[in-house]
Amino acid sequence: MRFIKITLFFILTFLSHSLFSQKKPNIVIIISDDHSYQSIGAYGSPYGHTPNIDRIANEGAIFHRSYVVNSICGPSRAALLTGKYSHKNGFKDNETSNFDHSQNTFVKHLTAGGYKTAWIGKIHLGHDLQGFSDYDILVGQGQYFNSDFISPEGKKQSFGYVTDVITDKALEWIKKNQEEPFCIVIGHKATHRTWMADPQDFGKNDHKEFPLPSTFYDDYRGRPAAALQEMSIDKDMQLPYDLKMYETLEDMRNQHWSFKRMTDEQFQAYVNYYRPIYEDFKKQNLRGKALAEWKFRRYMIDYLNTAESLDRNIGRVLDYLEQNKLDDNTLVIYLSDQGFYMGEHGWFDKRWMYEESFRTPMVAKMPGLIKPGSKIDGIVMNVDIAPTLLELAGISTPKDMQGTSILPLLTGKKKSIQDEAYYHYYENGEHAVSPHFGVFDGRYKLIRFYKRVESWEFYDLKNDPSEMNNIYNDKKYKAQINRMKKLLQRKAAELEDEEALQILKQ
Ligand code: SGN
Ligand code: CA
Repeated sequence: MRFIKITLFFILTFLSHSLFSQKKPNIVIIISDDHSYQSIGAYGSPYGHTPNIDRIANEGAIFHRSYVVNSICGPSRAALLTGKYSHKNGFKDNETSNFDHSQNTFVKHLTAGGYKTAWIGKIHLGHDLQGFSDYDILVGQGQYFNSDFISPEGKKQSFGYVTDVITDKALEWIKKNQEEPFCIVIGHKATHRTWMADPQDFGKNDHKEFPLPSTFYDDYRGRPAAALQEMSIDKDMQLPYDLKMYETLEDMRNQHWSFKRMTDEQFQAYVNYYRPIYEDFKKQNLRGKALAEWKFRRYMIDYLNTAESLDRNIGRVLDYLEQNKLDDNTLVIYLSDQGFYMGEHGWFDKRWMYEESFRTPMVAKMPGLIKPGSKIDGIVMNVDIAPTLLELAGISTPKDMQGTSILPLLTGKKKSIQDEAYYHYYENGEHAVSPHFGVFDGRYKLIRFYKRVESWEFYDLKNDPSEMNNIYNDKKYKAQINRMKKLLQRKAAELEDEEALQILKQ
């Protein structure tokens, strides 16, 4: 009798446990850094090789209008965590802001709701995390090779290539926590500047043709803020620092912190790959447009070779979930912290409210929730992710979160949850992009630049998808511009963006 009772107890415990964990879906968010949709196969890239990101899109959904509220690393991750715009979560820029970890985050609420939670890899919001069961994060921006990590136990260097190391740590964590409902954010350093590939990926993209973007030789006419920027491949991208073209091996080893911390073997792999490229480059003695186009081509190759490891490591996570039968009950979201320029307007970097940096790639899958092959065209913001995850977990959303759950888009119940995207970029430093804010309604975009440049811009993306013609002074659009100005005023008021409201009063 006692034996039967004990057996029954175990069976019931097991059943209730598995029912419970079936109800609470796991969440895996993989967030890369500066990965452009232009270089992702699922977005139609002619040169991107991203079979595993494409796999998420094919088995789930691809978002064609996912935007960030502030196109730069720390502020983007702050918006993701808090579900709030930068002026409300306080992390407006990388250069002067400190993230207040005591505020509400979706992770805090998941942890309180019984989830095991972790952030592994790049977070770029300081090192004193709160509300996570565990963390093991890169120190600041981190390093591509042999990076330092900080966990509650302190700082420790981890040898190896950073994208592999982060994935190893993430899989180890999942393995330890997969019996409970879990949520892990895997934050990658790739594909951030200075695009340092895993040596095994050298050569993988070197044979490809990269058509020069039609806007590569943009003269920025009618766009004074764009004319002032310092992110031009031609003028600002550095041959040694960015493209690894050093005159001597001593310079290469000593002038760049990335090379300084490599082991001899890692450094030798870089020497073996880059020296012949340098020798050939020297021989050609390029000038003017030929030099600019050579830089563009090398930039594309370095960037795409770095992205190879990112995609491969995303595949490792997907494989692990499948092999351990976790995939049916796990929402996987892949996104970047913002978009990035692949030579459009002649640029690298991000920051602008123009499409390439405002939009971020995003794909998601969860069998049973998202129909395979879903294409989502509704406007989605990165602040919408926090309330979505809480709704999915059956946890109520705190009132201060400003985003809207996109669950109805994921399940296909709705085609759209909002009609406009509001944006505000604050940093006024590196790359010399003037602060600006604006609103986009899916067709028209109104932007107000301030501080560095005082100006307005207005675009009709239907007729001008590359945003080359600022038609703010075009009388034909007067009615549209007035409508969008009212919309901007309304959005700034709704979201309580006092700084923007002050500027709009002037
Ligand atoms: C560094 C980079 C910049 C980049 C910022 C922000 N310079 O400062 O090119 O825009 O990060 O990037 S570097 O010489 O240090 O690489 S973010 O992704 O963290 O927002
Ligand atoms: Ca970034």
